[in-house]
Amino acid sequence: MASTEIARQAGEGVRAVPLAGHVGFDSMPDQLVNKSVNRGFCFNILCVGETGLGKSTLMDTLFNTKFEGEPTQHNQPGVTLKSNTYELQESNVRLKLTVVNTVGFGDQINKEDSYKSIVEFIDTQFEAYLQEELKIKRTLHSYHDTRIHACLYFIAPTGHSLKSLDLVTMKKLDSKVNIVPIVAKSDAISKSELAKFKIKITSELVSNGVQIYQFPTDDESVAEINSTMNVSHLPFAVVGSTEEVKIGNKMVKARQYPWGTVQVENENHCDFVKLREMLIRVNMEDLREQTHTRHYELYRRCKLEEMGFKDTDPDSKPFSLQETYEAKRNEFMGELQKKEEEMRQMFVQRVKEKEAELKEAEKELHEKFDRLKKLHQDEKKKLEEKKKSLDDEVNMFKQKKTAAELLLNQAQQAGVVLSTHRSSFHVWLFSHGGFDALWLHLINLKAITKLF
Ligand SMILES: Nc1nc2c(ncn2[C@@H]2O[C@H](COP(=O)(O)OP(=O)(O)O)[C@@H](O)[C@H]2O)c(=O)[nH]1
Ligand SMILES: [Mg+2]
Repeated sequence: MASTEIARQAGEGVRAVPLAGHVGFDSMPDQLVNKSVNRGFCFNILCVGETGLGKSTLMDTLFNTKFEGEPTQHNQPGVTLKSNTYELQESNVRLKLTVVNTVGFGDQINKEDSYKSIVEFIDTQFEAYLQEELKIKRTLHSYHDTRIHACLYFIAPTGHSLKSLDLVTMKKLDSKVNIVPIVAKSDAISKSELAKFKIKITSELVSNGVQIYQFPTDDESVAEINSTMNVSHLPFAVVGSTEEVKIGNKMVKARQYPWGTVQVENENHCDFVKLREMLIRVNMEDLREQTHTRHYELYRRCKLEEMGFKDTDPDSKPFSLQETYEAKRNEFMGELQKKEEEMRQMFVQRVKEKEAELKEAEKELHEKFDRLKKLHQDEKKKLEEKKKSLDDEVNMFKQKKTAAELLLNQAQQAGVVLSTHRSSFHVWLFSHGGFDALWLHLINLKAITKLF
């Protein structure tokens, strides 16, 4: 018989068969309890609220311990999330508790992006879980699940209305996490103002479409208390303190003022006990379940759809993972080829452009070379002409020099004759053509002496 037929039979006509004696499967719940207790539990709380609203104090009060951490200043440049994990034990039940605090929330002048780091943090935890789920070798039983199970949203006790930062942030978070709104430091607001404030907050949340966590009413044992809380007590008005004060003969957590004492666990003073009951004792498991089945499921669905996975094809026929994978692979290969072709085209285009650029540059160089060559030739020609004229001048000079030397010699000779034959000067004069010739010799002699 085909497996689908078996499934149909089991689903449609399940017969109740009486047992003749004890079989033992009535211990299943005990087995589950034992297994869970051995494994331990994990719970992750995110505290969102402005610095100084008492987030750290409330966590200490809630879990009756002192978690580490220094008070933060109001000068943070942005919102960061600080996560600390602790191992707690109550009776024989171990709880791995992670407290995540928003540091610097509401401290910036521009608060527009304050919600972003919170959304990112929540998504990162979902993504880590999804990646673990998608692994071939999964270790989900030992995996430290860091998904946020409850988000305590701290509202300032202004008595007015919600700040836009609160509304925007809660709106961005409501599809990702179970929001439990609380009025922080509720000892700072009077009883009648608090009642009005609670109504105002609820109506503002409704009118802005903010979905806060509703305590489940499907389990009969807790339906009544949960629906009362949903209708009449949300948002819880809390007071936190780790200081112990003696009231009667009991030590209780309280805040002392000059006019009196606020007892944290006194239901007439604040809703701290209600919060603790609802959050930890009654609905912790539902918060964990809602996180997995509602918020994580939504994240997973969107993420897988984004990745191209789908359950049915366009004709509403079942579409297997294998088919999705192959369709996605083909699509990817097609895109890859297209990109490759585009890159090739781009490369060819670039090479062509570069080639044209180089040709242009080569042409310019040739032109420059020709221009320089011509310039050089002109210069050479001019120099040659100059050289020629200089050579001519040198030759001329040499001729003149030779003539001058000749004249000088003649003049010297004439001088010697003059001195040796001074007595017969007149005789010489007559014999050499008279005073005119002598005068000429002397003028030439003078010109030569000037030349040198
Ligand atoms: N009046 C009042 N003060 C509180 C309350 N809870 C905490 N505080 C005080 O507020 C200050 C800041 O508290 P803290 O827990 O460090 O705030 P956080 O910055 O939100 O973590 C401390 O001085 C606390 O003692 C409260 O419920 N009422
Ligand atoms: Mg703090």
